[in-house]
Amino acid sequence: MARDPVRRTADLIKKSNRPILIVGNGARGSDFKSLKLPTITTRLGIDLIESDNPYFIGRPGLVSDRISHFAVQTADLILTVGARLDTGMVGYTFSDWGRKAKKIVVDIDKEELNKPGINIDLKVRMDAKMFIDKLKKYEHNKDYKDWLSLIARWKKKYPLQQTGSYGQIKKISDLAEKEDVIVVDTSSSFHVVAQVWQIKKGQIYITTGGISTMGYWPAAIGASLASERRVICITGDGCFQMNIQELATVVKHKLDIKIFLLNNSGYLLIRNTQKTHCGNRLVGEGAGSGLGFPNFKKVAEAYGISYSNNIADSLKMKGAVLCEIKTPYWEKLEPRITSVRKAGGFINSPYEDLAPFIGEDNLKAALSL
Ligand SMILES: Cc1ncc(C[n+]2csc(CCOP(=O)(O)OP(=O)(O)O)c2C)c(N)n1
Repeated sequence: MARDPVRRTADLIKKSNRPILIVGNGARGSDFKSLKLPTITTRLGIDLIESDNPYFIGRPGLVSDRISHFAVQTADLILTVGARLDTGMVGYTFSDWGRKAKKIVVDIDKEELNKPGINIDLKVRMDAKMFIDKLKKYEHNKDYKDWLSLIARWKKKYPLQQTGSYGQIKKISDLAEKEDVIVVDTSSSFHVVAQVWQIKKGQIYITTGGISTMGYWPAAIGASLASERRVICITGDGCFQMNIQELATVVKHKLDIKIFLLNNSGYLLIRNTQKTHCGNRLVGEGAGSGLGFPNFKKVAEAYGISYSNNIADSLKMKGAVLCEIKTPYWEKLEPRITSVRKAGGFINSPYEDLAPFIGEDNLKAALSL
């Protein structure tokens, strides 16, 4: 086998029938699309590829789309470029991640390549752009038709849920323009928007990444000032409260920011964890367990920002708008990697087996090629 890691990668791509390219924020600015490989993006790389690109597979994560997990577990080659393969991406049983695949990881940071985690067959310490530029000179002449059509069949068989916050985010995504910048806070917004959002070519997507800090939404202010484009900001009632004072900045600078506030009367993610893992003992998740929230319409009036409950109207209104959208008090964010109670403890379910479980037979049927 060739010693040059780029050449070795090219050889492995040539031999592969079910390759996956994973791109993260580190691959930004590289010409990875010219490799024509079925592609997965990380949470910080969501806008790297438009959703209607025929090579786009999906966005795996703790809350996910099921299809990209199937793809990872059936791929014969996974090439990761500029992505740190965090727990959200590889799950809790990471030694089993991509179990049938040769795994190549390209990263400029040697510590990232050597950290504990997945089993890597080939580590390449190189600048992502340089790596891709070298790699694209080796043509593979394959269209991966069978592999892509299998992925398309999975997508058809296992669509995302359409109701609750999923339906509302889909409405915003459908109405968004290709010039919009999308800024997404943490919690349900972080997960549901990542699951549902259809990236149109040209859109910029900014979210809170690994730290997942509540109150990230004022990043919309920086995004608006820097881009001078319309900003669609999606946040939750809890996250919004963390930096509510920044409404004054939005108003003062007359910024074109449409803030969509998903109001599920408290902390949905905390509520769900308390239900599934703490015997339904609810503490500090909503009005009934000690959490207080203001009237957001009155908050909007106090700051002098337009207020609406209608997504389409808000997007048509001039300037800054606070659009409050009611979403269910109880809502499951799924499909998700989960743990199941067994022998007095919790056992992580395999990476491909997401809740709601589809059953062994369906799983076998989906994954046996
Ligand atoms: C600064 C900060 N404090 C606490 C948390 C832990 N946490 C994660 S999600 C969440 C609730 C967020 O509530 P909300 O914005 O209403 O979103 P929802 O869960 O209802 O979708 C909390 C408390 C955090 N991520 N960041």
